[in-house]
Amino acid sequence: MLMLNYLNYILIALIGLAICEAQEKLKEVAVQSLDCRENTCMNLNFPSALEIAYFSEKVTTNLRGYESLILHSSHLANLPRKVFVNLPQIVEFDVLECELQQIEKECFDGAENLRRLNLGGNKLSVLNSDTFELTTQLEELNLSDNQLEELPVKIFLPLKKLQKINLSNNQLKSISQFTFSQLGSLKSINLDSNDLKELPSELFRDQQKHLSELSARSNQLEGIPSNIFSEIEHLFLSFNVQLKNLHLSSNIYQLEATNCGLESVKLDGRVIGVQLEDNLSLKELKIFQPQVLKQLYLANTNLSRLDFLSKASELVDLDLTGIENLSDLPTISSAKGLERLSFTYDNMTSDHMDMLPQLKDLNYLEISHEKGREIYIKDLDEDFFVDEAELDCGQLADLLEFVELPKDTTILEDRLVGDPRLPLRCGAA
Ligand SMILES: *[C@@H]1O[C@H](CO)[C@@H](O)[C@H](O)[C@H]1NC(C)=O
Ligand SMILES: *[C@@H]1O[C@H](CO)[C@@H](O)[C@H](O)[C@H]1NC(C)=O
Ligand SMILES: *[C@@H]1O[C@H](CO)[C@@H](O)[C@H](O)[C@H]1NC(C)=O
Ligand SMILES: *[C@@H]1O[C@H](CO)[C@@H](O)[C@H](O)[C@H]1NC(C)=O
Ligand SMILES: *[C@@H]1O[C@H](CO)[C@@H](O)[C@H](O)[C@H]1NC(C)=O
Ligand SMILES: CC(=O)N[C@H]1CO[C@H](CO)[C@@H](O)[C@@H]1O
Repeated sequence: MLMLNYLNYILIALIGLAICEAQEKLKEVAVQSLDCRENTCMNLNFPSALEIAYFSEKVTTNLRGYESLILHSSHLANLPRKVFVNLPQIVEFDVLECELQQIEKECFDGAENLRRLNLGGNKLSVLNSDTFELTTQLEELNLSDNQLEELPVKIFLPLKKLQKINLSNNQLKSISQFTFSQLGSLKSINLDSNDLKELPSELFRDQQKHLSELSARSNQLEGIPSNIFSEIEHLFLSFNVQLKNLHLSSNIYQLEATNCGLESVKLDGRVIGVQLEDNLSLKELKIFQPQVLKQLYLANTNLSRLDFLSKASELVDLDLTGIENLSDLPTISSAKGLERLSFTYDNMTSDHMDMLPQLKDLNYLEISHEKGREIYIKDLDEDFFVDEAELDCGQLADLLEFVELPKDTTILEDRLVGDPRLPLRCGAA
């Protein structure tokens, strides 16, 4: 009995030692020479996680004149030491395709001018809490395409000047409400292609004033707290198939939530552009301030009434294609400046067609029906249909601006019978 306890003690002590050793004693290996073309250096080969390369004064001589340094196509298990001690002028540091696994904070000794750090496309899975303690001047951080599953709560805290962060294509399952705390300059956050189920309602508490872009496409989001921001320019939430209800009270310049499982969307604030197409279960849409709405894309949804559109006087662009259960084309005659309109025509949606000629600015009209699709483009002489104008594909692209031509579409100019010109084919790849 006594013996057994004794053995256990020894065993525990040994495990403790082994861990300390792995963390503290990385073997420093000098980089003998650098294979660089201008400021891009390749073929650094330090694949062992127990070794750490370091840059000497001599080896960096030819890099003194550059403000950016790119390490490329290398194998660096650890980020090299003394890069910035020798090259303190560096503003941008890119470590691309280097199979990077670990970063110790000392690597950033001397990084006083470092403003952009790109570690995208490596093998980072764990970062220490203090990783960025010495990169206090950073404005842009790219950690995209790594294997991060979680982030230490305070990891970004020293980055008071950070404006853009890219965490896309990782395996983040959750994010703490404090992750972006005190980052008062942060404007753009990319969380695309992770495994996030929720965003804490306090997540952007310190970015309320000027968050301009949040992208969280292709996650597992089940909801978004309605008051998560008061104002945002671009909000991208597409491909969150678990997202059934979306109720936001913020002012939003552009909302994109296509290909989700949306059933109900309620937008209380001022919203200018709304893209909700390809949500086959979407049957409720409430926009409480339709008078400021400019762009609305609702193709392939299950909506049946869009009464609020009668007040959408600023509307420029409206896509109602493939809304099978829409009882009629909604009244949009107050939208005097409507430029683009797409809808599906069947026997039900005919009553309100009369209003079309009143829409004097309409220059793109797309009507889908059982047999195919017709596109009418106003010519430069302001006739409603394309007349004899010699349109070419370049001009078309200018006119259509945001509309991508379906690949199977042939554009027919409205011409006299017997006109020998062939139909125009644009957009086909
Ligand atoms: C961030 O890294 C990814 C992956 O390497 C890359 O595709 C992307 O262009 C980078 N973004 C910026 C702004 O450098
Ligand atoms: C973030 O990285 C992804 C790909 O890895 C890239 O497509 C995207 O443009 C980047 N976004 C920003 C804002 O850098
Ligand atoms: C569309 O709505 C109708 C009822 O309004 C419902 O019966 C149908 O299942 C819905 N379709 C989808 C794909 O959710
Ligand atoms: C339209 O409504 C009917 C019955 O209300 C439903 O069966 C059908 O699935 C709906 N169409 C779509 C595209 O959901
Ligand atoms: C439209 O009307 C035609 C004849 O008036 C009819 O044959 C056709 O089935 C109707 N289509 C629909 C979708 O109701
Ligand atoms: C959950 C759900 O109904 N999602 C649908 C949203 O719309 C897209 C495209 O129309 C469908 O593919 C999804 O299944």
